[in-house]
Amino acid sequence: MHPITRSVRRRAGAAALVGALAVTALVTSQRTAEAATSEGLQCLTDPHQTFSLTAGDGYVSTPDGNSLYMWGYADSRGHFQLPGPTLCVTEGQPVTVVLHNTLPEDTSIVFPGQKGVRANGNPAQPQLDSGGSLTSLVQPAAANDGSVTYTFTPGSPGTYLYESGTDVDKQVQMGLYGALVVRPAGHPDQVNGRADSRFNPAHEYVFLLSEVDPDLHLAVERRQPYDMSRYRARYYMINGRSMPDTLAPNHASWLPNQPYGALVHIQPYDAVTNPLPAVIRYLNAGSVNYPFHPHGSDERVVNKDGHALQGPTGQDLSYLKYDLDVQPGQSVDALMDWRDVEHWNPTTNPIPTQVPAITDQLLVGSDTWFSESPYLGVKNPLPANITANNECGEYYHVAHSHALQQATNYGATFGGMMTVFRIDPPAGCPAN
Ligand SMILES: [Cu+2]
Repeated sequence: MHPITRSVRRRAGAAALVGALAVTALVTSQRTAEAATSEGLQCLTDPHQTFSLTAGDGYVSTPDGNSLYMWGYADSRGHFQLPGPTLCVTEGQPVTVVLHNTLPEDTSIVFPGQKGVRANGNPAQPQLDSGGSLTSLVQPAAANDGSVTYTFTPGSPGTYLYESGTDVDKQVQMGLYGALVVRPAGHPDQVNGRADSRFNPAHEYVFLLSEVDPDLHLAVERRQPYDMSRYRARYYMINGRSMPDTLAPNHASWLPNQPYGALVHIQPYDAVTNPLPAVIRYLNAGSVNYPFHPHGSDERVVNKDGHALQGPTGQDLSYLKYDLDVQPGQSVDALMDWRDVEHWNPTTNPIPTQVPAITDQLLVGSDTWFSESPYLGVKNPLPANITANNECGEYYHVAHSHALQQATNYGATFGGMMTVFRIDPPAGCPAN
């Protein structure tokens, strides 16, 4: 039997046995829904803003064939995943997050940036042992099947981390983190309360950036101690995947525990047909600064750490930026569109340079992304031995951490924290 089916049946059976309360909980959890799209943000939503997360363990794969033991938050109906589900909520409406802990040690969730968080009805507060030493930033769920319920009313719209508040250095590194998107009431298509933060909801993306030191994960898997002074990250991820897995669709079958892709797929700005930008919500769950750097376009930073960039009288303080520095624990929300500023046209505005010979475009074997035409939407004939991955003359701009050791898979270049922004011709791409 498929493991998901088995787990659902077991849970359904348990609900029947323990009575109405459990049935209510089951029905509530079934009302949560994750939008099914192959690209872009996968929101977990619930009409009562009640979510059930399970802290558990599993494995993720890396493009170089490695397999990493991780911990993570799963939607309680599902199995282990990295990162945790993206919870999408509305400001001012109460949120409940029930944490179930299947891990062999206490764990918890903190919601940085949220005020008035309660744990099992009591104010969330640091936990100390009998000697007065800090054991957790918040009340935890006990090891091996404990649970705890956190409640809060989300404030300022924007993007936030949720992550472990217990043994933070180790547990967050192990993968206990996810994204929380707080939407302005009545304006789900805006980043914040400002009308100029409006975006195209069909082009919304979360880039949850992180890193992995595989030696630490191996030590945890073997239940051995680990000296944090030896910490050294080797893998760098966007949404729990490293390049080229970042380009694969959401819920790709070959990445069963890494459900979220990171391909940005847009069309050029047009005042009439495509006036609204995409939004990319950057989050840093790692330990160092990630200088993220999309080629080919600036992005407009409109929100940081869940706050609109505006002055005391509401003046717009958003700004265009090429390299987005995303610091540990920080969120940066940026609007992004692509404009044909050169007005390229093969007949009315030809490019007065020689296009390179096709042999210069060969990167790996006979494959190429390049259509041999510099004009968006136009493909030139290619030699018969070339396999073009370019469907309709679309553009691809690479986007990656500009700290180049973060753009590797265990030191091998062109991997890690890297993805692609795809720009289709104005009329779309018929091959899709
Ligand atoms: Cu670059």
